[in-house]
Amino acid sequence: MTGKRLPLTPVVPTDAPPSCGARLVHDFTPALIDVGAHHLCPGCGEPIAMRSMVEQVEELGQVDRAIAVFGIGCYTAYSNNLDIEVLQALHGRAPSLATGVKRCRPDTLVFTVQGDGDMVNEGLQEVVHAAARGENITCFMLNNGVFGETGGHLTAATVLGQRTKNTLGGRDAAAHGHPIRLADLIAGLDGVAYVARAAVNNAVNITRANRMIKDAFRVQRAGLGFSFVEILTMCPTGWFVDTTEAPAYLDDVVAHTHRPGVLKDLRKDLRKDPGSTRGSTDKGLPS
Ligand SMILES: Cc1ncc(C[n+]2csc(CCOP(=O)(O)OP(=O)(O)O)c2C)c(N)n1
Ligand code: SF4
Ligand SMILES: [Mg+2]
Repeated sequence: MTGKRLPLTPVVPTDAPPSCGARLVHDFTPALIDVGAHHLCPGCGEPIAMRSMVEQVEELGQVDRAIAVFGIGCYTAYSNNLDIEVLQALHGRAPSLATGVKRCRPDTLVFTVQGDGDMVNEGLQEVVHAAARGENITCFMLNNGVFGETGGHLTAATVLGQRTKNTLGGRDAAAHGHPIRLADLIAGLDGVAYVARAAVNNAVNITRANRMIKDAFRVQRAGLGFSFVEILTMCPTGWFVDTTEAPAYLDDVVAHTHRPGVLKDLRKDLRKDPGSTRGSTDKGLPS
């Protein structure tokens, strides 16, 4: 664009007290979140991740087939807010419950919503075995590197140097061990069709996260096997950082260890080797 730049006038002036009370200008709540209000902290990344998931369900036309299985964590607040079927699992056990649902109702789109504490600490064997069995379900892990709901102490995914409530000097390998990079571990298992790691700390990363979540669902709909998306989310409360600094903290501290990207996509292998018998491709290979 050429010519003079327009002066940047804030929509709401911030240099003086407001002249009237707050009012709703437009409701951007996705159709599948039927109660938009929540009590998660300002700046939390989990509502953004939840929004991405339900938007992909809707865009793929899977609303009537979708069944979400929730683990336990701050995100569990959303189990009451969604306009799709929801089941509540015991801490860490969502992949087993999802396995049962999918085997009984193969026509459904089944996905778990779990945190790093829920999935990597409390229920690591559940997700590893579901992946190795090649269960045709999708598991989502919201990784904020802390047990957010119970106060912000370290999890098995917390990165070295990260400060948490019980590692105030930062996670130290000698004292606390090394972080488990779950997406990398899962990608190494046979039976797994799709693995990606996303982040929701800026608009570009949210767009990529949307694509990864959609691809994971497409892989499930094509019957190709286990799909997994880890989503890095901000937890300013557990990280002891200012709300506005949390997106940069995710880039500077968390994403160096948990690197975003697609780690495995069986659809590419099948395109190279169309004769492969892996997966039920009778619905066609998804794009
Ligand atoms: C069997 C069992 N152990 C412990 C708890 C307590 N608990 C509830 S939420 C939670 C932390 C979950 O952390 P995470 O899955 O990372 O979710 P976040 O709160 O960070 O979103 C724990 C330990 C529980 N509810 N059940
Ligand atoms: S404690 Fe962390 S994960 Fe939980 S609602 Fe607050 S910011 Fe989100
Ligand atoms: Mg967590």
